[in-house]
Amino acid sequence: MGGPSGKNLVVLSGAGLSAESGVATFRGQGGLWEGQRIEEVATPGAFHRTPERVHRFYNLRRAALRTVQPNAAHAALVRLEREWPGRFLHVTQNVDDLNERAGARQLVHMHGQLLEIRCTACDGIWSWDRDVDTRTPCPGCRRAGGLRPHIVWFGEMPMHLDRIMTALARVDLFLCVGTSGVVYPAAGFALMAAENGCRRLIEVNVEATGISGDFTERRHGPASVEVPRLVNELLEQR
Ligand code: BV8
Repeated sequence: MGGPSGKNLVVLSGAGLSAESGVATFRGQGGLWEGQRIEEVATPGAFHRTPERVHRFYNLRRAALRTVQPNAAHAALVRLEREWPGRFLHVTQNVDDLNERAGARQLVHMHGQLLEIRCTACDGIWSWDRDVDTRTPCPGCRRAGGLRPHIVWFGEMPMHLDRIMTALARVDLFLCVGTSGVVYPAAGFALMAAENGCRRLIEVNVEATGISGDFTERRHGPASVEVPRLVNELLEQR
């Protein structure tokens, strides 16, 4: 079962991992954008009806990445990845690049990334750190009007599900950091891990969530404090 230590580890993270870096969460008190909930802006319908408004939503968040830094929780998860003797995968719902900037490698963005755009005309995917709008020409096919954030909107298929399902099929330790457990299929991953025989599931959050009952342990506190503490424990116990 699993890697050399017989222990496969999967981390699922959400906006609470990046909150202390200054990246706004979605459903906290400030969780609205221009008075709208994310469920109303991050949808194909919103993009079709008001593309410039949805581009603005992502342009502002992409530009804000230059003003934030990884926090101690991002660094602790990278240390865990490097020192964990078994298999390790970090599945993030976040679209920021803070995990990469902290040194993460075994990482998948199941909801896409702010720093990538996709052309709906030629299906090209491009690294992109500037603004984009309906007039921006595609770096590949040069056509304008077809570029969109390479982001998974509501109603769209999350990315890397095959790799995620494979990891969840044989997981011995499941950590969940900073997610409200509202959005599926991510919110169902803890239950899936438990159904596949995972016996240790730990939730790190500042408060209880709707999925807290899916975990065998809960650590209540800010990620920048609780994640380094938990990583120290796990690496001492390995
Ligand atoms: C899909 C875009 C089919 C990127 C996002 C009815 C019932 C059930 C499900 C559905 C339903 N109707 C529709 C659905 C499906 C829908 C869904 O779940 N809707 C919800 C609203 C009910 N899901 C989808 O459409 C998904 N696709 O289902 O396709 C399918 C299904 C299965 C298999 C294959 C195909 C697509 C979902 C992706 C949508 N895109 N974002 C972007 O713009 O960012 S989701 C959006 O919410 C974010 O990306 C984020 O990833 C996600 C979850 O939010 P969180 O990360 O949890 O953040 P949140 O603010 O909510 O919570 C922060 C937490 O941190 C809190 O708990 C807080 O206490 C904690 N915290 C705060 N500070 C700290 C902290 N913790 C620790 N330390 C701190 N300092």
